[in-house]
Amino acid sequence: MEILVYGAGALGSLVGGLLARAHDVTLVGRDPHMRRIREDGLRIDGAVDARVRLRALTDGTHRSADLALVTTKAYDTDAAARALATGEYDAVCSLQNGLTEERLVAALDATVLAGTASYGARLAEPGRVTCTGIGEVAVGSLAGGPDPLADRAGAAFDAAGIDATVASDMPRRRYEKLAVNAGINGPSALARLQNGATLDGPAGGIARSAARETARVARVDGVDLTDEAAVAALERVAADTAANRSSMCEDVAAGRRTEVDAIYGAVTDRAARHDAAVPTCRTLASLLRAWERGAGLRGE
Ligand code: KPL
Repeated sequence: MEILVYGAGALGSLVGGLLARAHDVTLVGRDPHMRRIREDGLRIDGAVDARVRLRALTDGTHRSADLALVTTKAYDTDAAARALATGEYDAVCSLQNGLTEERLVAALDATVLAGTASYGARLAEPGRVTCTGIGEVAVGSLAGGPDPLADRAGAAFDAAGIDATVASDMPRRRYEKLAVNAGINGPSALARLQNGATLDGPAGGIARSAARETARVARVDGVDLTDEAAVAALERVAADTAANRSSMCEDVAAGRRTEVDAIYGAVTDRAARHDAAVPTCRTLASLLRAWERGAGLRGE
């Protein structure tokens, strides 16, 4: 299968590299990472040990493939969508944090699938990605129910040795993932904690409250996610990735912009539409935005 992976951060590089074991993969990212991959191939270490060859490009416009995976930071979704709109794809699937799929739908003619990925990954240096935890991928129709293009994407992941579930309940899974991100990412970034420690002590109360608020927003949005299921998912992911740092914790530690708008903004905006109270997510959003302003990363 021909697969384009748009976004060569840690997760995109890892997923692209794993898929390249069975497919014709094009990875779109930035130099010097792309240059090093062109010269020496992509090295994967950690829980997986491989060196793979794939096409590494810095320009992702005017391409075509059976499947495009979007793996950019959520705030780069519109740029990714503009580039993908110049190409031809049977299906486009987001593996990003936040509820980004609607923005892809607005910009693209291709079928947009929803996806989640729970692999742990860290970019060690240009040309090398470390797999910090074997996870799984879920892919399915954005509206829920069956979709032959999701079946095809699931089979492509499986063929490359990536454990993939073709899910008919992606609306619930997307909100469950958002609840996990709302629970772990903000508290871990603000208190500089590893994922496991984020659920201990005072940070743990804040994390569970943020997950419950996200479940409340899911329900007013017509998605059946209980508080208990959201907290159970949060506790499972924190335990499975206990020694990892969340992407937001890495971003804050490196002085980079965070995905505060895609995660907490998604919760608070939807809550506002339905008059639902989400005080913890509002507070986390305010603190993270204040940090970004102080670091000169945001204007308003
Ligand atoms: O998706 C993640 C992230 O770091 O952004 C979690 C689920 C928190 C795993 O680290």
